Amino acid sequence: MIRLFDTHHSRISTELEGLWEFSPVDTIGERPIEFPFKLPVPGCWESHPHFGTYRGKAVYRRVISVSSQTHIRLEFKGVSHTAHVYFDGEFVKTHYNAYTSFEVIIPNAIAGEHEILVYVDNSFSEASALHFPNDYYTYGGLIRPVVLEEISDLYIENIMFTPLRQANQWNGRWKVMIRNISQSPQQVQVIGELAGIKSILGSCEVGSGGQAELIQTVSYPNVLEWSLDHPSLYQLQTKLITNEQLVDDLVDRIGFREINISNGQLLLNGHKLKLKGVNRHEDHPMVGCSFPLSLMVRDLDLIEEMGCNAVRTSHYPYDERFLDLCDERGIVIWEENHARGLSLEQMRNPNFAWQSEQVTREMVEQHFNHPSIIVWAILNECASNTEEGKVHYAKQLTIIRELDPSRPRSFASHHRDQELCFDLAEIVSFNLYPGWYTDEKPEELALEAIQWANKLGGADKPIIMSEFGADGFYGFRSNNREKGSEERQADILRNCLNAYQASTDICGMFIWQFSDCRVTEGEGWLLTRSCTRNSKGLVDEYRRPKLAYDVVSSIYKSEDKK
Ligand code: ADA
Repeated sequence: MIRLFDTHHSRISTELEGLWEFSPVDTIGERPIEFPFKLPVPGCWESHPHFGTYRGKAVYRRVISVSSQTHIRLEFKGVSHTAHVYFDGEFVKTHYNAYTSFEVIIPNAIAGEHEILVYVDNSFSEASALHFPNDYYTYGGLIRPVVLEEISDLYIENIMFTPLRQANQWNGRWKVMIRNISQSPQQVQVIGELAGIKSILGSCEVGSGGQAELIQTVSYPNVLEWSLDHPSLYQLQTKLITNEQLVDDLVDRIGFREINISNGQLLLNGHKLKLKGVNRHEDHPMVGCSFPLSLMVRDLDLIEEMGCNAVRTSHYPYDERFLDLCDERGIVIWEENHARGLSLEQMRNPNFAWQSEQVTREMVEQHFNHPSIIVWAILNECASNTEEGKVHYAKQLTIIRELDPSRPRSFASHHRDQELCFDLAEIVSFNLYPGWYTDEKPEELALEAIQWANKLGGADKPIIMSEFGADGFYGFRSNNREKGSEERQADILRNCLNAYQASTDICGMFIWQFSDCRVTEGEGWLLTRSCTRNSKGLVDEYRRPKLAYDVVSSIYKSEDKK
């Protein structure tokens, strides 16, 4: 399943789900003598007993066939972490980063069979500035769905829809990106259908091998708003018409909602919103990071059962199907680019800037239409306490602002009173672990954090406690309530939640974290992760609830969902 709805009614689109031939390789591009394995796609190679800890290179093979000559579009929703795609033996595209999708266009593929080879590399080196030994696991494989499509000379590359509430009337700003893969310029008319209203968004010429962008605002009276309690969704369809023929279409889903900031509070459609959230890694011992819909649903059921109304996609862009589920359930999302804890030294990697800016751009462009996403964020706990680091924060936050002026921006900082970047974002966010990494009292630390925000460029901005929590080893019960026991984890979370819920200056919180997760086996501080796992989950890795789960549930449910 690609999305929770069909994204095309006319474009021929097929998911290449199933078993692909597979072989480890030593070098990218080398053709193995044989493909001794068949691995499920989407999937992680770590789910196969031979590759549970494999870190290196491998190749997936799939043969497709097309009934007549056509242009082919392949979309890879996620390859971890670097993909090198070959079509009929020719290299066609590479892509870095596991958590955003990319497309491959093959013009004029002849009728018959064709071979797809995808070389995948999940090794760590200077070539990878964002995937490195860390407090989560970088898996290997075609971790998210692969789509095969047959497209015309002209096709819709993307549609970005911004709902605008003006004088109590909803409008919608369409931005349609069209690409022409033929060798001659083409005229095209663009139709937009939404909420029973069919609009001619405009006509334009698209140069040969080029692209065109069409922007149009349309009024939508009498639509229902998207809110946490009533998450009303609408399908929008974009059509391309050439010579009175339908040549392409693209369907997406949107919600009419507006997220604003006023007097240090978050407002959803003008109503104050307090985020009762949880951080979540896409990680599970049975599937690694390659979640089937059923396990996404199970996680969200447990998250909603806890009384949460928000999820932070720590620390990378999510699988779109999870975002679709949140759109449907009225769960709001803080989505962030891919980064966890880069030092200034790591940000000096020559690959950092382009890799980090690329995933930022891809995140916003690809997930733009999800009404559940209310905050775009970047660079969790990176070097925002340095002038050199601030240059990157400013660049990436500007990229987001230019792509999407409709959503507030943030980043999670652990630099306390050394933070230099609060002036760059609309929301100030703190990762603090009172009771676990420090013996501070959460109510006192919260007051200090508010002072840091006021002093360091965050005055009058909403404040979010983006991380707090404690390890609790599932099954370690103790009347001594020592650190690591489920009792102590529950105590620490109770104290934090009571302190943060009581503060009128704190507009939201995200507990670290929903479930225990696998981490990279490494040296230094990573050795503190017993069982090579981060055990701060409210449930363990098999989603078995710890004592803290019920404590959080009783507190989060004590207030209504808003
Ligand atoms: C940091 C980091 C998280 C996790 C957490 C912890 O705040 O952002 O990814 O590593 O610490 O468990 O210590």
